[in-house]
Amino acid sequence: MKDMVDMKNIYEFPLLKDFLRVIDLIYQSGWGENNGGNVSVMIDESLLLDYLDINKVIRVIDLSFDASYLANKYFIVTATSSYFRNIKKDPESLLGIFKVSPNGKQVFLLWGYKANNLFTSELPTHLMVHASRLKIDPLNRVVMHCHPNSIITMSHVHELNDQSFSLSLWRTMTEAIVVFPEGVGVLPWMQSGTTEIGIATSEKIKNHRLVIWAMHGIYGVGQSLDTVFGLIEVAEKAAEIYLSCKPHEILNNITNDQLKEIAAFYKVKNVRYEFLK
Ligand code: 2HA
Ligand code: ZN
Repeated sequence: MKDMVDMKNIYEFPLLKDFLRVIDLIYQSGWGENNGGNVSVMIDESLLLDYLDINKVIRVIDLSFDASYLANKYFIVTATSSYFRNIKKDPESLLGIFKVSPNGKQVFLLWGYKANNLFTSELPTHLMVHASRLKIDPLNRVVMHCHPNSIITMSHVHELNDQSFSLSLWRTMTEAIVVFPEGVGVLPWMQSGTTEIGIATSEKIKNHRLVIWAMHGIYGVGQSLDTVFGLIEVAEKAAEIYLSCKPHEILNNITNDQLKEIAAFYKVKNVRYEFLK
């Protein structure tokens, strides 16, 4: 354990700084209106030790679901009803850093959620998605949920099917298949904040780093905040182009053969070639 005098200021913690930067980017992009959106990052203990006394638990919070698959893991997570536009003004109220208890029934709060605040209502989905994705990619750290306009709009006018939704996004611009070669997973409208949507999302996220919640928003996962933001940014731009083209007579589109050509040229891994049959 570190002596308190050796402890660095938590606001110098690079991950916290990056978190605040990306939350602001989400807000500036218009994807985190009002209290929309929530983000969680799993923190390696070794990174945290210089900034927090991990033995000083400030509150024990019960969970309504079993998180034993993430026992003893540390997370930084946005608070419930946190307005993304306000987080940088008051991180200690609107963010929390906690450790999942050894039995997975509680979390041990180490910093944040001031004034008896609480983690996001989407915590069941976040933790289930972390657990699911870690089995595919042990370096996965980030789960990001937000409300990008064109993705939501597209979910109103496009059939909700992984293959056809992915193809429609890929056909809009060369970059799309390079950035998300595994395509996107699409869920029909479901009630958010529930264990059911958490289970459904954690299933879809095994095959895709992006899962669209129809008429709601998107979940993205990856190793860093920047890569996940970038993934969502490209999907959102592709959706925007899809929607701009839709009212017009479409004369040109990227064909299946051209999508294969792009994948070969950039030596893209994990392409869902069965979507191109
Ligand atoms: O309230 O985005 O899904 C935050 C949300 C719920
Ligand atoms: Zn949402």
